Amino acid sequence: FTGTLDASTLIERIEILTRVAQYEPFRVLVVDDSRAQATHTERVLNSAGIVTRTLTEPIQALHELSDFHPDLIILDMYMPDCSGTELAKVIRQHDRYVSVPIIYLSAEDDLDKQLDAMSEAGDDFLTKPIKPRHLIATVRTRANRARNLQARMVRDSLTGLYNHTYTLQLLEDACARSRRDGKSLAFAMLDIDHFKKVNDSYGHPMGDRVIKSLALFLKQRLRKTDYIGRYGGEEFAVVLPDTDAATAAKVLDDIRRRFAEIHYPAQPLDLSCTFSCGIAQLEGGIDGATLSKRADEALYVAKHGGRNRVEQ
Ligand code: GH3
Ligand code: MG
Ligand code: MG
Ligand code: MG
Repeated sequence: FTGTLDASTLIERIEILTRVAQYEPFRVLVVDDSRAQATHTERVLNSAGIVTRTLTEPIQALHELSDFHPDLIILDMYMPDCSGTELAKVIRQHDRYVSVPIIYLSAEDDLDKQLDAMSEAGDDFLTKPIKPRHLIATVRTRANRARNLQARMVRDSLTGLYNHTYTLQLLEDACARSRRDGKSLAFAMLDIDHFKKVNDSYGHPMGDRVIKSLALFLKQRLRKTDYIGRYGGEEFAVVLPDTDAATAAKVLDDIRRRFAEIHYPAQPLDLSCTFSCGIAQLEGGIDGATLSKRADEALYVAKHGGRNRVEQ
């Protein structure tokens, strides 16, 4: 962006971005001890533009789940080390995967056995051989619904950003990854200045517009690999992987400066807003909670230092 921005343009763009985000291809994890079967399933799904990862060793499934983040899981029933049902039960024990649909795909055609498998864990049972159209339609329908639900669970409805709980989960994951890879990680907390006055003088709907436009501004100016959350009412949090505090401060300070230039049309005077920001970086063995506490302390310093500034 250059120059002065009007808020309605920003809000229009939020809606476009939200729509585009839905066109990410579905991701399916296939677990089948028969390489030939797995490859066949993969080929069918790929032909429909569905991204798959196949495993012939059920033991690897949990690790792959956290890495691959599938929208849906397809399990074979009979495998040497661990049956599909056993694996489904293990997966379901994890909070994070409670809403990922699990479908059995097996030659087992005994209805009692199929129903037993589903009652243990799992959402559906498909019998091999299955028509490609049937498999694709089932996967698409279930993955689509699961994705919609998941998106609602982890996102804030006003801005489409991640909600408080999920932001902290992403931060914890990012900390673990950065520590493992020996990379830096920064965490930023932002709070709009004197926001009560915005609501009091311009009304709550205008306050909401400001919140939405800051959300969009962050989405547009940060990297795709950064996680942006709405931490609270007019508070935001950003996880910046592979970034140190000094670099994050530069990026956020640039955003701060440009955000302050936005004019929201209003009577009798246009409105403009600023935010304060605190930044901390991953050090030693600290966890996500400590990192966010440090960022919060830096934010406190920014507020008491006069607001409209970034501190680390
Ligand atoms: P400071 O510079 O110290 O941050 O001042 P402030 O007025 O921003 O401080 P405070 O955090 O006390 O006030 C935040 C206000 O944000 C209070 C609340 O009414 C308002 N708010 C919280 N959530 C929303 C929301 O979703 N929409 C709108 N319009 N206002 C909200
Ligand atoms: Mg098998
Ligand atoms: Mg606040
Ligand atoms: Mg505030």
